Parts: sequence; C-alpha cells; structure tokens
Amino acid sequence: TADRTNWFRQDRFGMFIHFGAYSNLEGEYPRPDGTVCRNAEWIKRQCKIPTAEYERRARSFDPADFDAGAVVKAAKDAGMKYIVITSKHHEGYAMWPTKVNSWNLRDHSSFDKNRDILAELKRAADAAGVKLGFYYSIWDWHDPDFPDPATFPKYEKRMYAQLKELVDTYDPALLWFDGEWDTEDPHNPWTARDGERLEAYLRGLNPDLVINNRVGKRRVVDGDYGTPEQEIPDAPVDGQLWESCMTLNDHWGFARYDRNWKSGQALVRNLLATTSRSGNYLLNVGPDARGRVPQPSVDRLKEMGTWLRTAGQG
Ligand code: FUL
Repeated sequence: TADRTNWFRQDRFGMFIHFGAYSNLEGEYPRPDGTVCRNAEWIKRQCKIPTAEYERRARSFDPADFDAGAVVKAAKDAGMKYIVITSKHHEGYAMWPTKVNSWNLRDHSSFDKNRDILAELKRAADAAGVKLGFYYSIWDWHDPDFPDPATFPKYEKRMYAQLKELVDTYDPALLWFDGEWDTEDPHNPWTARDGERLEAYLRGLNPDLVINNRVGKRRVVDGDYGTPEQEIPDAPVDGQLWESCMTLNDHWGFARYDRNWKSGQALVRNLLATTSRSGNYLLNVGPDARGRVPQPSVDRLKEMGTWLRTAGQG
C-alpha cells in the first residue's frame, strides 16, 4: 500500500460532498397528516417515506446551479487537496448517468440531460490539481434484490457493473465505501469475504485506487485506511492509516433547519488535532436542492484557508 497511498498521506485534508436525491427534500418531509419529519440523507428511512413517494419527489430534482468550478475553488482555497463525492448513497440513487438502471440523476430528475456532475467535477478537479474520489454505498434501500440472500448475487452484479462504470469513465483516485454494516439492518448480507472479493476486483481494474476499510468489515486488513466518523481518535489503530470524516453542522446531507455550524476556530483545531496524529481530515459539505454549497459552509472553509495561509507565513 506504500506507493498507492503516497498522495493520501501527504494531502491530509479533503472535502466530502453529500449530494443525492435526498438533497431535493432539503431535510424536510411534510407527512400526509400535516406534521413535518426532519432528517437529511437518511430521510427515506427515518421518515418512512414510501418508495413510490420518494421516487415521485426525485422527479423534480434539478440541481441546475451546481457549479463544479466553484466547488473545487472552495475546496482549494480552504487548503483541501482532494474531494470525495457521494456517487450513490444508501437511497441507491446514482449521481451519474449509469446504464445499470434508471434510478439516477439523468433518467430520474428534471436536470439537464446533457449534464453530468461527476464529469464536471472531474474536469474542474483535474484542472486545479485536486484529486477526486467517490463514495459508494453497498447498502441499497432501492434495489429490491439487496436484502434477500437469495437475490443478493443479482444486486452484487449490478454493483460491480456500476463500480466498473465509475472507474472506467471518471478514473477516480479513491473509492469510499459505506453501508457494509449489519448493525442498522440485520438483513445486510455483506460479508468480509464479499469485501475481499470486491477489493481484489477493483485492484484488478486499477491497482492505484485508494480504498477505505468499509469495503469489507472495517478490519485492519480491509482496504487501505480506517474511517473514524465524527470523532478524532487519540491514537491510530495498529499503525493503520486513517481519515476522520466530519460534518460542518449536524448533518451530512443538506438540512435547511440545521444552523448548528461549527466555528472556524473549532474546525482549525480539529484539522490540527487530526493531522498531528497522522490522520487525514475529510470535512463535509451538503449542497442544497439547486446544487449550491450553503454560504455558511463556504464562509467556514474560507476562514480555514485564511488561517492556514497566515499560519504558514508566521
Ligand atoms: C455513515 C452514513 O450512514 C452517513 O449517512 C454518512 O454517509 C457517513 C459518512 O457515513 O455511515
């Protein structure tokens, strides 16, 4: 792993982007009884939105204001060296024009059919010398073949096909898996063996891919690095590489009611705490229904960049 993780060890600071069909709801689901159920990227599950209703709401998703150049610039100005965007979260919705199914941003939305935000991000990131990676959820709430061990192999085949599309089309530097656990869902059939098989497959496609440990069961042998979430551990596990991912407020996906933003000072402190313990810091933004990164997020990233530049001169 020494060679392929060289850039990852050096780059240290990245931007996480949570963006999906859930973003169109902006964190709020008005229930038929008049009450409002609040969440973000887990809204389908937490608010028990029926699939047909969730699909209906995705139809109007039109992130026309998504500006890859502005996103990459915000990352770069903050001092971030890589970006990891959700290509598919637990809801199963693909953010690129996948040929595997129609539950995706091109075929199931009101978005411009000629646009492809992953391609736009890739181009902007390459131009700025920023690396691009993709988050991909193994757990899938939309595909009916996922939860049943009898049909799971059919799902797995489609998952492999989607991952091959991602690697072949966008040449990502990193893959960030998630949804491998069985704590939330006793029906999640993913095993350590499935993880090993998938990892070997991906290394066959591109041996340089950096892959997180959630590809398997978060054992030290799974993937290239550990993924503590919303916390900064005191010490690394068994000398393993690690990356702490964290939100700027209290949610990953856009939630219009969430104004609990961390201060610029707290964020700089977190970045320093992480990097001083040899970890990476992956800090999240959640674009809104139109695809805009919330201004409070942009402001905080700017503050971090200013601090880093002045500290460097001091
Ligand atoms: C978790 C997911 O369930 C959250 O929605 C988020 O994507 C976080 C980074 O990983 O396990």
